[in-house]
Parts: sequence; structure tokens; C-alpha cells
Amino acid sequence: MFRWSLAFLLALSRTQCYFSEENYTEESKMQLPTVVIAIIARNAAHSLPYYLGALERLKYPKDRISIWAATDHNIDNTTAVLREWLTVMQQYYHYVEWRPMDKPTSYAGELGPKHWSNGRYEYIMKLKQAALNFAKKRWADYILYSDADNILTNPDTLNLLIAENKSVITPMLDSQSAYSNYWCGITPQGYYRRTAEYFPTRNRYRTGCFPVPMVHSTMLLDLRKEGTKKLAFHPPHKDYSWPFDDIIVFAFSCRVSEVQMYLCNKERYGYLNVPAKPHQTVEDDRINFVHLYLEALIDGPPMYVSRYVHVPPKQTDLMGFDEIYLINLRRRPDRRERMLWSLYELEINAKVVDAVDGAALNSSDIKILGVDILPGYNDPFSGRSLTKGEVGCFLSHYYIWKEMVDMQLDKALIFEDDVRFQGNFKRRLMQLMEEVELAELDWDIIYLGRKQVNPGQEEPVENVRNLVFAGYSYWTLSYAISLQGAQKLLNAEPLSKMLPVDEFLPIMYDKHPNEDYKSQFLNRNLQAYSTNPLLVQPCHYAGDPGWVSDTETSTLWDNDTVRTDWRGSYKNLKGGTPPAGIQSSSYRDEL
Ligand SMILES: *[C@@H]1O[C@H](CO)[C@@H](O)[C@H](O)[C@H]1NC(C)=O
Ligand SMILES: *[C@@H]1O[C@H](CO)[C@@H](O)[C@H](O)[C@H]1NC(C)=O
Ligand SMILES: *[C@@H]1O[C@H](CO)[C@@H](O)[C@H](O)[C@H]1NC(C)=O
Ligand SMILES: *[C@@H]1O[C@H](CO)[C@@H](O)[C@H](O)[C@H]1NC(C)=O
Ligand SMILES: CC(=O)N[C@H]1CO[C@H](CO)[C@@H](O)[C@@H]1O
Repeated sequence: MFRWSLAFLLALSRTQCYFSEENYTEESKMQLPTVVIAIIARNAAHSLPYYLGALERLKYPKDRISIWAATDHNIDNTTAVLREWLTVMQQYYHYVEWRPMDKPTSYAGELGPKHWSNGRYEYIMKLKQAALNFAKKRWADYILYSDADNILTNPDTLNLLIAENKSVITPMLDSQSAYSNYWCGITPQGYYRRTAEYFPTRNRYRTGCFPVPMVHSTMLLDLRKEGTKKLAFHPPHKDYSWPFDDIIVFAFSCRVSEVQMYLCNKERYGYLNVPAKPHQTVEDDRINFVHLYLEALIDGPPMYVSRYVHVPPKQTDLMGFDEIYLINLRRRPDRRERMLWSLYELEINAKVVDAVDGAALNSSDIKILGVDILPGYNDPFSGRSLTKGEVGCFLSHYYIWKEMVDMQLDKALIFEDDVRFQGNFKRRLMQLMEEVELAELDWDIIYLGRKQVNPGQEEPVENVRNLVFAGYSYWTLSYAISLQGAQKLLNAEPLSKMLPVDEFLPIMYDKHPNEDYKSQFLNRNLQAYSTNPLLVQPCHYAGDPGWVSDTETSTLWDNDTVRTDWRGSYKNLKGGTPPAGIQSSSYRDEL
């Protein structure tokens, strides 16, 4: 008995020793807070693949997220797209609640599928309240509301918002305009009030997380906070007398509950589409969204579609042109990719032409091509000469004119690869070309993007809206050109008296201020027009962050024993040049 007890005690103490010292393991980490994501989508089939793609890429464990998804009153494919995504994703998320409503497809008295009638407001308040009730019932720590055209492209957004420890917080979203998802001021009646803070915030001149009277569209509520217990979307507070609008009702609820709304703009978190006007169609909204997508490609982070929904392929076309050319340097695949994605989204079919790489040209190539500089253009005292990049750029455009003439193409459209498209680009251009046709305008080139050198009124063209006679201009970002125009440019035999292509064009339409240059070309009868407003801008300007500065400043005619630095020459210094910051498109400088 005694022996047995001793052995038992020894064993016991040894066991304790093992576990308390040698085999001790650390406490495991806390799981992340639980989040409900509320998805409420209506007539959003065009944005949903990007919206869902961004949600599925959020860097947050999906088993800590529940999805509450509702859709209603659709005339498009929203229900099918959401259903397809949820069917796949339910295995990854903690839980999925799905509330589709197929019929009816409209509200009584609404002006269109994007109109917010009172019926729509009331219904959306009820949906948001239902999502909130669901989250509370399931003891969720947070609920994230995000409208179906808010694309949270920054995958850290959820973590970043949680880390701020606020009751109600929104990430500032970028749009195609000054519009965003917050107000800095509110009137005593609950309407938007202009403030001095809005633009500095929107432009990120001041960054941080700021208390604001209104956030909407995307917002995170911390349901663990005492204050958020009283927040409600529906029914509106008994003292509510402000406009009947779900975002204002909720802002009021925060106010009476003494919960401060916060806006964060420390990072770029994502995008939101500018709301459609009441009478606009789903197609109008889609076109706006395409513009947003293109902006995101330039400014980043870009949007990507979900891997789990089928996106119907786009039908691209030539918009009535015989060919559409995209000039791109082979060693600039990033720009080519961006432009091809952009053109695809715009449903435009373009042919890539490899730009002549000026940096690779040597003096014997140049001799064979018969290229020589325009007498008077090579002038070290004014800091002006033709760089290799400019020769490459000229030749790239020249070969396209030549192909047009060889193939007898009636009209073509040319893009350089550093183009930012204005909203509704395709429709506006097609409309313009239709009016040009109807007016039987005899045209050689039509600039879609350029730098007007002497800002001022240019004469409008009769019977064609948004078209002017082009004055002296820089840049060749994009232009339409007719067969007759291409022929005129070739007839001028510009290779043997070359100057930058964007100086050559104004000479040919007789608007160049330099008489010496002009005198060397005889038939300066190019008929040049420009869209007004312009339909494209350069993506970047000299001096922009991320702008690739000109590294190729040497020319083919330099005396190698005497280093000539042509940097700062040409358009950067010339009198009457554009305001600081707007100098020349980086395409040419890169070449
Ligand atoms: C609607 O969406 C479903 C699922 O994504 C897809 O299979 C179907 O082809 C779509 N229909 C149309 C007309 O786009
Ligand atoms: C948020 O709370 C956590 C934990 O209490 C703390 O570590 C963190 O510093 C807080 N963040 C901010 C921005 O106050
Ligand atoms: C110029 O470059 C071409 C190839 O582009 C090459 O064949 C030729 O030898 C070069 N000439 C000189 C003088 O470097
Ligand atoms: C280059 O410049 C130097 C100094 O001005 C001059 O002596 C030389 O002859 C020049 N060479 C050519 C090929 O022009
Ligand atoms: C139960 C267990 O894992 N026991 C281990 C404790 O640590 C010793 C030595 O480190 C091991 O031999 C045991 O197997």
C-alpha cells in the first residue's frame, strides 16, 4: 500500500513537471472579430463582378465573415450573378443569408431603374435594418455595409478600418469626379452643406481619420460599442423631420445616439461610381462605371473581376473607322496592357503598332531612311533640337499615314499609349463622327486630345456640336485622320526636314507661329479640327509622381566629343508654354 502510493505520487509529480516546464505550450492567438458583410444590390450586373471580386480578395479570414445578401426590383442580371457567386462562396464564408426578390421589377412612380423614389428609400431602409438585426442576432462584432458599385480594391481595407476603433467609420472612396461618400457639413434641415474642408480632404491634402456629420455607401459599424446599440435605419427616429433618405435617416440616428461618424482617407481604399441621375438607364450607369474602371487602371489600385462569376465577353468594333491604331513601344508593355484593357472595356477594337524606338536608332539607319532635321530646328542657343525619341515618334505616326495610303483606308483613328479617356468616350466620339458625316464636313484630321498652345476661343464648326477649328496645338495623343489628310502629310515629304510630329501638324494646317519653319512646306492646307471639350487627356504630366522622366535626350546629330544636354529644351522652356505642371505627354519624352 505504502509502496504503491509512493510510486503513484512520484509519477504524479513527474507528470506535473513535464507539463508545467518542458511541454508547456503558448496560448493560441485570438481569432479575428466576426464581421457581417451586407450586400444590397439592384440593377448592378455591370459592377457586381468587380464588387464581388474585391470582396473575395479582402485579406480577412472568410470563416470570420458572414454574408447577408439581398437583391430586388431588377431588370438586369443582378440576381443571377449574385446567386452564382454565393453558391460557390458559401463554402468559404462562415454563413450566407440570401434574400432575392425577383418581382416586381420596378417601384410605383419611379422615373427609371436608377431612380430613388420614396418607395425605394423606404425599402432600402428596411433592408439595411434587416441586415443589422441579423448581425446583432448572430452576435457579430462588426457589420460592413458596402453598396454594389463601391469597389474596395485595397485588400487591407477591412483591417485598416477595424484598427481605428471607431463606432461608425468609412473609407474615403474615389470616383470619376469630386463626388465621394462623405459630407463635411450638414444643414440644420439635414441637407448637404458646402465646407472648406471637403476638397482638401477629397484631394488628400489633409489625411487621417476625421469626424464628419455624414458617411454613406460603405461603412463599418462596431456592434460591440454601447453607442451602436441604439442605431437604426428603420423606422426613422420619432423626432425625424429631415429628408426621407436612408443615408440621412442613419446620420440622424447617429446624431441622436451620440455616435460620431468618421471618415478615413489615409490610403486609397477603392472607388464608387457617381450615382446615376433619376432618368438615367442601367446602360448609362454602366457607361459611367466603365469610366471609373478606366480611371482605376491609371490611378490604382485597379479593379479585378471575381473569379467565381461568369462575365460575358465584350463585343468590340471600329466605331465606323477603317482601322484604329495604338502606338506603343515594345519595351513599354505596361502601357500597352493598360490601353488594351481600356479599349476592350470601351468595346473598341484597336491594332497595336510597334512604335519606332528612337533610342535604338543610329546615324546609319537615319541615313537609309532619308531622315534629316528641319534646317533651323537644330539650335543649341534656344535649347531646341530633335531628340531620338522625337524621331521615333515621328516615324511611328508617319508609317501609319503611309499604311493608310497604301491600303486606301478612308479614315483611321490613332492613339498614343498614354491616354486618359473622358467619360462616355465611345458614345461621344461616335456621335461626333455621325454629325461630321451629316454636315458633309471636308476634314483631314480631328484632334481628340492635344494641348491648345494659346488658350482662347477657337471658332466652332457649324452644324457639328463640340467641334472647333484647331489653332496651334501640341501633342498627338489621339486624332482621327482621313485618307486625304494622310496623303497631304506624305506629300509634304517631312522625313527630310523633320521636326517633332506635333509641330509638323500645325505647320501643315498653317497655324504654326514660326514663319521660317512654315516656309519650308508648300501646301499648308491640312483641314484640322478639334473636339471641344477634348475627349482624351494625357495620363500623366511632367512632374507628376510616377512620371517617367526623359532619359533619352541625345540626338542623332550631336557631336559626340561635345556633350549637348537637350534636357529642359523644347516645350519645357519655350515662351508661351503651358502652365507649370502641364508640359508634354510622357509618351514622347519616353521615346
Ligand atoms: C446572367 O448571369 C448568369 C450567371 O452569371 C450567366 O450564366 C448568364 O449568362 C447571364 N445572362 C446574361 C444575359 O448576361
Ligand atoms: C485600437 O485599439 C487597440 C486595442 O485596444 C490598440 O492597440 C490600438 O492602438 C487602437 N488604435 C487606435 C488607432 O486607437
Ligand atoms: C545601326 O543599327 C543597325 C541595326 O538597327 C545595324 O545593323 C547597324 O550596323 C548599325 N550601324 C552602326 C554604324 O552602328
Ligand atoms: C566636334 O566638336 C569639336 C569641338 O568643337 C570639334 O573640334 C570637332 O571637329 C567636332 N567634330 C565633328 C565631327 O563635328
Ligand atoms: C506528452 C509529450 O509530448 N511528452 C514529451 C514531453 O517532452 C519530453 C522531452 O522534451 C518528451 O520526451 C515527451 O515525449
